[in-house]
Amino acid sequence: MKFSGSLSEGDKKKAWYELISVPFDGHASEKGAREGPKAIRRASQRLETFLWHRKLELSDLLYYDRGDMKLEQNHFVEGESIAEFDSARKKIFIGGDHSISYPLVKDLFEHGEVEKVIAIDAHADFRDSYKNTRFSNACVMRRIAELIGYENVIEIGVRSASAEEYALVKDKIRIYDAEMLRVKGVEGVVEEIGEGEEKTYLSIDIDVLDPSRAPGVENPEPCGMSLESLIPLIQGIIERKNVVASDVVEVNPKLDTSNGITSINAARIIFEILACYWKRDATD
Ligand SMILES: [Mn+2]
Repeated sequence: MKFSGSLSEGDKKKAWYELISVPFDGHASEKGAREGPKAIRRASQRLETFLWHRKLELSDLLYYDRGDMKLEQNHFVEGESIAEFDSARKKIFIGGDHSISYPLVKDLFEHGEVEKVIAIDAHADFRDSYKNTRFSNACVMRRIAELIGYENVIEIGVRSASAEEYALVKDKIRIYDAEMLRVKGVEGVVEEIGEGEEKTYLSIDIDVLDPSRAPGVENPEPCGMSLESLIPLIQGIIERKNVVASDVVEVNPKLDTSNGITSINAARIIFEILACYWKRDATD
């Protein structure tokens, strides 16, 4: 099953955007995120592809769901590299646990396709090591910052970290935490982040949403965002920044409620990213 509105195999050359799933949960403590892409594709079929608030029919947009990419621990299996994909096509990766973002960013960064990373996440993910691995989802932003430079990382929506992580990130990373989002509002935070043409990777951990909106996650964190705030945040970032790739990670269908609300919301976020890409590119 392809993501709703995807071009067919025969028309894939027309695509401006690519969806690529990475069904990997090798670094998660609570397994199940490997089933995320399948559940999100299924959920996408339950939503109207006509985006009411934009009066936009998504299936008129040119995107292709190319299916799974295989990961082994912290690297792609032989022969799999995003660099071999068409770099002119903006990408959306569907996780998988958050650890997938590191090899994805690494591959793109090493090919000059990414300069900055913005993470929207309840967690800082800045541990040096977790459960005997440095490539855990709890370490992913630390590895990315070490690779691309701490000054090139922005985190939004954070409301959880260890004391050690906080001591490390408080002066080294631009963080707009959950409290700042509440005080300044999404519009205020988006204004402060500002504009920029650097190639940017936008990583969206679904657990930034409140657990009532996204219960199907490994590490639910109370006092999270609403989808009604997350969507304008994504819109504001993609309007102002040159987002060339994004991911939506940490949907764990095994922990979700029976109505699959976490997958539904993830599919809705992917719809929005596609619409934001389109708005930017079709009016450029
Ligand atoms: Mn998280």
